[in-house]
Amino acid sequence: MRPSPAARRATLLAAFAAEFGRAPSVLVQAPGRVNLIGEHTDYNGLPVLPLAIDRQVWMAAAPRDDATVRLANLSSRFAPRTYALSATPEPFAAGDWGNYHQAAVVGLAGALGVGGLRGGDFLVDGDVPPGSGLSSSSALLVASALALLALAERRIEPLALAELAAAAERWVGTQSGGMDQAVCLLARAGHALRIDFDPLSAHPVPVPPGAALVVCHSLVEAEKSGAARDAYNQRVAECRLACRVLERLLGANLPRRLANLGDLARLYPDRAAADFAALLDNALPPRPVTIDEIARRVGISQFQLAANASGAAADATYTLAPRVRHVLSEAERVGQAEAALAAGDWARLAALMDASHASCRDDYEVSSPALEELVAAARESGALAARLTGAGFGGCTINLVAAPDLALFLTRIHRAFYQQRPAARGREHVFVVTPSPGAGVEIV
Ligand code: ADP
Ligand code: NG1
Repeated sequence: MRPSPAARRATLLAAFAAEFGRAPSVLVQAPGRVNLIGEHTDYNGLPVLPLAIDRQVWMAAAPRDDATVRLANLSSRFAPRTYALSATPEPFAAGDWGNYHQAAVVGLAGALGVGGLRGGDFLVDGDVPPGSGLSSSSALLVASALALLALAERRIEPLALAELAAAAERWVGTQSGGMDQAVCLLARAGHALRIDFDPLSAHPVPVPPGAALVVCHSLVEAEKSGAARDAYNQRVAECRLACRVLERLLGANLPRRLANLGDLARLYPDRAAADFAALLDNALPPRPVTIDEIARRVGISQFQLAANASGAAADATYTLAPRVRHVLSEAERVGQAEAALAAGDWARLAALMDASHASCRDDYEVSSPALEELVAAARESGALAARLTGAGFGGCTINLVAAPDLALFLTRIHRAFYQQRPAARGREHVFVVTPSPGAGVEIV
């Protein structure tokens, strides 16, 4: 049984008093999210359709009179951390949870000056499973930013804060987009959020009754600031390289340089994703290629290309055409899925979600054996649709289940996937989620 919000609040207040010997002055909650569709489109400037879930990071905080930050956590997985407020803090080890708090400081210091912030004591609790594609990292970063702002008695309006938080999260080393921070701050109860980028905007889409949204964990974590970081950043690099090559191939037809793949959709609204993938297919061999080979085949300077490849090794190889096919076709599916959701057309939404999963698996190559087994098990268990959600490489799936079939689905997926896996014992891995509001601050 999950504790009620009131019980969580009481636990956090009591634990803060025990840890720091005083009461907090601020309580913050920031939700995780599940992405219905629109995977790996955000950093390409293309839309996404996530919703905030009823799982959060909570943070209690009190100001200090010095510039010290003390971080404590109710989970023994995250050891206490202390650091000094600075616009350029010394990061903890890669993947350390303290880095997300520091990233919030770096972002806010850029906007307000570090003198506009106050040191403080912070205590964290949370039930968003980390490294699972439900954006626990952004929930932690957004909670940190809101707590720091409240302690400093400053305010940044949510849209601007979402942009600031997205840029700040890159400080931990992942070249991520802006979906997670935006939905965490701007979500509305009962709604999914269609988010567009460049400029950032968010449009709530009501989630009608009739189907349950079920998140299933593959039992494999994929930490984007740890083991999965290089694979994630490699996809970002491939998209940037594809822009450089397409600029060359489109030549005089192109009115301006491409800021990202989203520019293709904006400049050529009537051209299909497959057209651009075909251009790349014709120019490059049907296998991963080095920067050197791309440069020779397309006639671009190697140095110009290398600047787009996030410092990868010279012998690293890149796949371009399938990545472009995924990103541009996924963006089209987001628009269609938004319309299907608004119309309560679950069959259409399910078909789009399944197509998204196939594209993530085959063209973007971000699925994994465990995710594939879980998706197959979910379909056998009666889900209307099942797809990986978030970055992939492990983590969770989002499953659409017709409301009357929910109880049977839960029994079947347990038998089909979890029952025979020792790693599943004693933990909750299946969550029926409800579209929840965005982050909130309470002054106590
Ligand atoms: P995701 O955002 O998909 O959950 P990431 O790998 O991007 O995965 O972020 C996971 C990291 O976020 C963890 O390794 C940890 O550093 C941090 N984190 C998440 N939840 C918490 C929490 N409750 N307390 C402390 N740190 C957390
Ligand atoms: P997850 O897997 O929840 O960390 C990541 C990125 C998003 C987006 C998705 C893929 C971070 C913080 N977030 O989400 O920006 O690119 O992958 O759609 O890395």
